[in-house]
Amino acid sequence: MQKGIENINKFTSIMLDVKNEALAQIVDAGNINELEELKIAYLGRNGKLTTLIKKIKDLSISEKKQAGGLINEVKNTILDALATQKNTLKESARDWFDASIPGKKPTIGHLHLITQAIREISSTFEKIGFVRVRYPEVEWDWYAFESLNIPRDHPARDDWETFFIDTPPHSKYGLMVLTPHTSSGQVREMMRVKKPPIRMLNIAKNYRRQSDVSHVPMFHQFEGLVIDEGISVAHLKGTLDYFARNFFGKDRKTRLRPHHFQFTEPSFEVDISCGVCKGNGCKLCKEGWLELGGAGMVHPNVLKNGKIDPNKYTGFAFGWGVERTFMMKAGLEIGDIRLLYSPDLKFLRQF
Ligand code: FA5
Repeated sequence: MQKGIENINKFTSIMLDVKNEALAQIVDAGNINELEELKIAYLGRNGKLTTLIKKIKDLSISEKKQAGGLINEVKNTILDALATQKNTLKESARDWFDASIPGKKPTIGHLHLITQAIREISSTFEKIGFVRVRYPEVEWDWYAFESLNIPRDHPARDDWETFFIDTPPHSKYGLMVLTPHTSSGQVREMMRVKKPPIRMLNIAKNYRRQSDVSHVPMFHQFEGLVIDEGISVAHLKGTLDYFARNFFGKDRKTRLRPHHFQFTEPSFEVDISCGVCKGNGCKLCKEGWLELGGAGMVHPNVLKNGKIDPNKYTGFAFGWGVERTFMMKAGLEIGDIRLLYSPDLKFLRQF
């Protein structure tokens, strides 16, 4: 601001500078507060325009008249600009905030269907006293095969079926493998508990060199192991029927067919009555039964490997695939089991 204004020309020039500066700042103001501050900076008691107006006393009478007209014009222009900018800011504020528009719901995902199945299987068995345990995903050959009575030349111990880890073998436990089944937790559980009773539920990831429409290289199994004095096939059958009724539905039952596993004797294949035809036979099941998985009475050699006396204790075990059990429950007839692990949201959102 000039100290004094010698004549009307000088006054007019300063006035126009102040006006242009004010208009530029008003147009740039981003919110109502900034506009209020600009109003005070130009038109307030010590504002730039007010201070300038006070200087017209230095002008002659005729110049004062001329200056008065200019002052009014500049003041009104600034006030108009302030009002226009205020409206513009209010308009744009309304553009992005309209309280009447319904909010956008964030997309909420859900647990993977296999995680849901694992939770349901766990809680079904926990209700009858099974305790969920976890054992290593990368396991010694001894726990996965040798301790389970599986001979060295068994096809499961071939690297066409099992993933072996490329490390030097341990003198007792042999090579390391990616767990091929949850049965590798059986002897570990016997050693952990030491003295029966045992009611184990081991649910874990398993790995096998298999990939086709009914096999995935990584899948889940749930394994039950019960050991105590006097445990018989009747307890196994009762447990399987309980699971069938509670997991699949009240009217479902199981049947045992003779089978062979190295680590159980006798061994069985477990079937469940078909939910579609109620056991009468249909396109899905053919004869009224669907295959669930393996089971049997724990082999005495396995009990010995777990440091449990086979003359005092007996036990049963069963081990089934979570993926196939889930597909049976949901009545899912998917042509390819690998779809369960694909990132296809159209499929996954259905569950
Ligand atoms: C076993 O793995 C035995 N350990 C089961 C067992 C436990 C028997 C305790 C007796 C006592 P098997 O290889 O049949 O058995 O596999 C059991 C189930 O795992 C199959 O019925 C199937 O549901 C599932 N399964 C096996 N391999 C795959 C795979 N590659 N992909 C998906 N599911 C599989």
